[in-house]
Amino acid sequence: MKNILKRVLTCILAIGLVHTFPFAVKAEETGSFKNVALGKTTSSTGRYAPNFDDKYAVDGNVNTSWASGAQESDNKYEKKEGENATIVVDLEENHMISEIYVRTRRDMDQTYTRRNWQVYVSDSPDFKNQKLVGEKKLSGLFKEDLEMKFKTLQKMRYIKVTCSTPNDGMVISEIEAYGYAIGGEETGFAEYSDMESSIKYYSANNAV
Ligand SMILES: [Ca+2]
Repeated sequence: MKNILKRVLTCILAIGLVHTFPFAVKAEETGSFKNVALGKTTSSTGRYAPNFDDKYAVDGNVNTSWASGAQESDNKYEKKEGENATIVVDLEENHMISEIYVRTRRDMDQTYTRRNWQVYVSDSPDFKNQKLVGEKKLSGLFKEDLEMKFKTLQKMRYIKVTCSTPNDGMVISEIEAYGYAIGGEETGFAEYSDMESSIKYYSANNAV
């Protein structure tokens, strides 16, 4: 009988809590923003093979990847000598972004494909006006990702992930950006002034 009474009281208390704090949490904190990079336009310095095309970095599947370099017969997509491997995601209009994730390869533990990454954002495809928002210097652990969380929402349209060491290969399974579209002109936004102070830089802490 005591147990039943206890359960009833627990239920009443639980219902009370739900009613007291139903929607107090802000959208940013609930992670309710959508991944706006999903299925967007991508470009890159080259792909290793057709099944490692840059489109696989935004297909929502961590088991598929973009890989730089080239193994294709016509070398059409081959990265030039000394060129830094790079992939760009065009969000196709301006967005307010709260978080960006750049995910490493999941199917193979290749340390040399997940180091010296730098992430820039811009309002124009030429990245004339760009800001560094995060970097991953060390390879770190297998399946460890680069995560950037902004203290305030940041305006951007283009996201670029590049390898700071020329001739190093990159494999990225997924680039995710959480936020919402605000539309507007392609250029005209240069409001990154608070980014350095509001951003958290993540670097893998296990040297390989
Ligand atoms: Ca993928």
